[in-house]
Amino acid sequence: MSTSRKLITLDEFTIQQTREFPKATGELSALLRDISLACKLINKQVNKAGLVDIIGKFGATNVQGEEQMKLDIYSDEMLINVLRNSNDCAGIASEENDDFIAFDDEYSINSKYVVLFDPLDGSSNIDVNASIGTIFSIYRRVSPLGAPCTKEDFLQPGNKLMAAGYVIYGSSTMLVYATRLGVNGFTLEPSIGEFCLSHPNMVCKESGNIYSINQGNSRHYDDGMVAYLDYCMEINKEEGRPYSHRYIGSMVADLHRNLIKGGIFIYPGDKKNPKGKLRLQYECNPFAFIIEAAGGMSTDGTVRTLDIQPVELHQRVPVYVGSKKMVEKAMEYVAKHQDVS
Ligand code: P6P
Repeated sequence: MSTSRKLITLDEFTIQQTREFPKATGELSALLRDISLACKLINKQVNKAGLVDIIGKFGATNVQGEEQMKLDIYSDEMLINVLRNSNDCAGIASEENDDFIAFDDEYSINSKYVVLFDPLDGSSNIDVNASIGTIFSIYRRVSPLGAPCTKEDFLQPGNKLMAAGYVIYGSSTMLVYATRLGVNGFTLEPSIGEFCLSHPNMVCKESGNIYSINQGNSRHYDDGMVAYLDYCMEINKEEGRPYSHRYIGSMVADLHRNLIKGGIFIYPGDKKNPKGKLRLQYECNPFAFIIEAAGGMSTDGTVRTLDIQPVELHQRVPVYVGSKKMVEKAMEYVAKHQDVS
């Protein structure tokens, strides 16, 4: 009898999942396979970034006004090329590109899905070797098949997501993705070049004792946020407070830790940036979908993130995401002080 646990690859897993849906055509599985291929190519460069001339600044800024790193551009191009050459994607929108790209070949115009991604989130951490990641979202098109996709395909609210996930390039390389069936994590086995199931049925704990926020911005926070941070730092042994402050400055790394250990991640709006910093379509919605599928919660402080109707591709929203009870408590403070202010 074999003593080694059979490795289940991402491909085998997604094929097994399609058995839950007799009418499934396997296109979503194929799309996940395409994304995983692009991320393996990105991983290869990220892992040796210090050795080749691919770290450092690209010498341009993106639509966000952020300085682009060479690896940002490389990662963006990898995802676009792989998805353009698949038969599974009608077009993409990237955090690194001003506008969406409709693939207009005869195969792509008949594809059911569009993909949005942040190709390398947290890339400012590359030169300090902190974990960074790729974030992706998959929507079914609302535009008619047989013609190029349109902007409306990319401006759907997160509650229309078919799947969302991320790859974290860290001490190991992991792909985590969510569908309405749940959240599963796969670790890259370099010797066979496959993502293998390592974290089945991931669950976001109802509460935790980690809070993640860039407290350096607190002078701009409104009273509700200041009061909530005081709450996090108060001594209350029964409730496990003071919480531990953990903030890497890479959303994928912070959210991955909080998904596994429990916790809350906040990038609030403040007096200087009322909409906060993070992008609804490339960062907040995919993580809101993943965390909700794992039993957690995500809002902009008052409204469920997934219910926000996007009005433009790169819009920013405040985000409170993670363990349900912790997000609810933070919203209490926001609401209490909103009434007062
Ligand atoms: P700050 C990285 O630039 C990013 O988009 C997220 O990955 C991260 O959570 C956030 O910005 C960090 O922003 O202002 O705290 O440096």
